[in-house]
Amino acid sequence: MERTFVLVKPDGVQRGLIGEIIARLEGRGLKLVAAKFMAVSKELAERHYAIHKGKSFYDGLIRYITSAPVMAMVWEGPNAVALVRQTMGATRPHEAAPGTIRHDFALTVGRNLTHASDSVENGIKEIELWFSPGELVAWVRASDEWIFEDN
Ligand code: IDP
Ligand code: MG
Repeated sequence: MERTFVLVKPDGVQRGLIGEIIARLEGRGLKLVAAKFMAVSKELAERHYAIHKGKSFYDGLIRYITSAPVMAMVWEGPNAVALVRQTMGATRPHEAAPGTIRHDFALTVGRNLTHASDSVENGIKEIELWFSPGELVAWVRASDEWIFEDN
């Protein structure tokens, strides 16, 4: 089953939106397999956002993501990567579709509340970066067959 890595960033934590964001992913039918509330070191932030190194917003992005705790999570489901990106909405909140988290709760790209993996491969890498294997919980959800089935 496909997995994706999700962060409620410091602005989401400070604004009391952890529950709202989890509720949207849970409500959609995705299954939580790992979660931890944590401070982010500069080193972890730099590894997570290595792809953006050198861009104009990079230094501010590292300051932002290390400025307060985050809620780091792994969610699972068919097409989890695309589903979660869709629920988060476009990176720039003024381009995010109504009903998405970034549309409904954010105004600027610099405070856009969440991170979600943008591909299955990056999801695997990010999960490995943020979680140890023992922190991922394999479990059977009673409702799985009512949500995950295709037929
Ligand atoms: P994503 O979070 O939707 O995948 P990315 O392009 O990967 O978007 O950018 C990572 C994060 O960097 C964004 O979520 C946002 O917080 C920040 N960011 C991206 N572009 C800008 C910008 O132009 N100004 C300020 N921050 C930016
Ligand atoms: Mg990205």
